Amino acid sequence: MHPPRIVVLTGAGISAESGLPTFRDADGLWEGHDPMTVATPEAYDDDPALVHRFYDERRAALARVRPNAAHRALARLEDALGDRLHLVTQNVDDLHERGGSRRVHHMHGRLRAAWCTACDERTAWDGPLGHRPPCPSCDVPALRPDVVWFGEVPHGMDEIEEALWECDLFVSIGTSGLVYPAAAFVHYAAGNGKETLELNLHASEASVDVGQSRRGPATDLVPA
Ligand code: BV8
Repeated sequence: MHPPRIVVLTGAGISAESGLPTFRDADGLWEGHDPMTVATPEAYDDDPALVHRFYDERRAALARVRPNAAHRALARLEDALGDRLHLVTQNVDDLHERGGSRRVHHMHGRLRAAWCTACDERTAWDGPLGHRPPCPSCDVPALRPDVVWFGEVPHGMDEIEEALWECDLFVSIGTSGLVYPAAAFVHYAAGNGKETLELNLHASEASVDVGQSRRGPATDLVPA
């Protein structure tokens, strides 16, 4: 019996116990703004300083937190399964990597990276971007957060679709299932006869469609 091929999709809930607010937490507002409205190209065109402040604060907060037992457990699963595990995250934090995972598919980008809209170079970035520093490659002050905003295409959709097609088991961890195309993965997997499992503190949009849904904090459910 060959070890299973597993696709794991994580959301903000897996990083909640590390101290990072989810989109649904923090009464869902950032400085009175719905994060869904700040995380858009339109918001960046209208008020780049506001958007930079949103991401500069989150980048600074990320430096103050550490991975938890759920992140570390997925790193152990990777050690056991190797490339039979496809770990896809909607999170822009780097707690999976700091938890020991080596292959993490950031479908919505990374907070600790900057993307130059002048020369298209992507570069690791830990500090603020609000003061409009020059791009290390082309010297133009055109760096934006290397994240996927609403209305923009997530990274590596073909790779994810292939992994969902080939997997034996799809597991969603700490996600509300409200943002597409990520929210469609469970339906795609179930529709192709795959086993599906949800680990979440609360019921989510996906709970009705998953084969099994377990309730509790990620730091208990994921190691188990
Ligand atoms: C696109 C990066 C075209 C930036 C993000 C179809 C229908 C309706 C709308 C659409 C549609 N298709 C597209 C749209 C529009 C839009 C969308 O989905 N809008 C929603 C609001 C309706 N989607 C897009 O624009 C996407 N682009 O569609 O391009 C396309 C389509 C297909 C193929 C090619 C191209 C781009 C979306 C990406 C936007 N960027 N993030 C940033 O982070 O600032 S999205 C961002 O919000 C996150 O990455 C994540 O995806 C989402 C938040 O969701 P969660 O992570 O699940 O977090 P949430 O707070 O909601 O829930 C937390 C969960 O954890 C809860 O369930 C809670 O119970 C649980 N929990 C809490 N604590 C714990 C816990 N669980 C366990 N343990 C705990 N301790």
